[in-house]
Amino acid sequence: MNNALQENKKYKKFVVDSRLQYFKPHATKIEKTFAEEISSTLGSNSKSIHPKFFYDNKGSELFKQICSVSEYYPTRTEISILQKLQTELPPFLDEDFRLVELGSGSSVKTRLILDFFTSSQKNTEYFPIDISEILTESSEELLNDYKNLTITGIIDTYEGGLEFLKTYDDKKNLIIFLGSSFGNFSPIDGYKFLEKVYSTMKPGDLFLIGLDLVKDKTILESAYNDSEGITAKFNLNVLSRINDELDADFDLKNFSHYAIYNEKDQRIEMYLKSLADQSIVVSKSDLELKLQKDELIHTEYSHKYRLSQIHDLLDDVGFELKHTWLDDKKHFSLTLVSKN
Ligand code: AVI
Repeated sequence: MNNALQENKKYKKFVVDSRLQYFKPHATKIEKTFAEEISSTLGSNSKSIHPKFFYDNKGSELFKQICSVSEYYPTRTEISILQKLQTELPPFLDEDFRLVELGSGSSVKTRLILDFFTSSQKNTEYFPIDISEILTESSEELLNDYKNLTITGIIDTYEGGLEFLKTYDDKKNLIIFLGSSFGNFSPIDGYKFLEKVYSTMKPGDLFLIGLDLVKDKTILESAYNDSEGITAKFNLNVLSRINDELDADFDLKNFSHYAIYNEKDQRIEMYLKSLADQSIVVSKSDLELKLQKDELIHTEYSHKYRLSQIHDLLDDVGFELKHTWLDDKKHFSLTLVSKN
C-alpha cells in the first residue's frame, strides 16, 4: 500500500477496474459556496463574478467552441507547438516519468503527449487533477486507445491534488498546465500557485506551462470578441447559471459582452455591461443588486506575458529553466522547468 493510503486518510479510493482508479477527498473542504461567493462579489462596490463559475456544462461546451473559432488563436497555436514537442520533449524525460495534468484537459493536447509516453514506456501512468468528475468520463476513451495506459484521477482542487501527489510515491512527475489557464489567475494568486507547484514537486520532477504572449492589440481583442459571438455567449452564460442555481432574475437581454486589452497591465479584461438601470434579485445569495446603465461586472482577466517575464517569474519561485518552445509567429509559449 502506498503512503497516500497509509497516511493520507483524507481521500477515498475508487477502483473502477485494473486500469482506472480515482481519489476523492472524504469531506468537502470548508470553501465558500457559490451563493456565498456571489453574495460577496456582486454585493460589493466593484462588482465581479469569479471566472471559475463559467464552467457549468453549458459553459464548458461553449469554451470548447471558443477553442475552434478562427479568431481564438491560443488553442491551435499551442497544439502546433505540442506537435513539435513530440520529438523535442522526450530527451528531457526517462522511463520513470508519469504524466500529471492540472485540469483534465482537452484530449487533443493530452494525447499529443501521451503518444510519446506510451510509445516509449512499457506502462504509462496518467494522473489528471480536476475538481470536476468529468475526468472519469473522458478516461474511458483514452484507455481504449492506449493499451499500456493506466489512469489515476484526483478529483480535487489543483492545490489539493498536488499536496496529495507529494506524498504518493517516489515516481518522477511531469506536471503539465496548458492552455494559458495560468493567465486567468491574478498576479498574486498566480505567484502563490507556482509556489505550491514548486513546493509539492520532488527534486527531478518537471513542470511544463503553456502561456499566451503579448502581441498586437487587434489580434488579442478579436480573440475575445469573435465574430460568431461564442465568447459573448460564454460570458453571458454565467448569468443564466446564477439564474438557474441561485434563483435569480437576470434578464440576459439587458447585458452585453465587453472585452478589451489593457496594455499597461498586459491583460484582456472581460466584463458584462448593464444596458439599463436595473435591479436584480439573487434569492439564494440574499441579494438585491442595483445596476446603472453602462455599469460593468468584471468576469475575467486573461494575462499575457513577455518571454523575459515568464523566465523571471519562474526563476523567482525557484525553478530551473530547461527550455521554452514557441510557434513561428511567437504568439504562444510552452516552458519546461525543473526543481533540482
Ligand atoms: C481558460 N482560459 C485560458 C481562457 C482565456 O483565454 O483566458 C478563457 C477564455 N475566456 C474567453 N475566451 C477564452
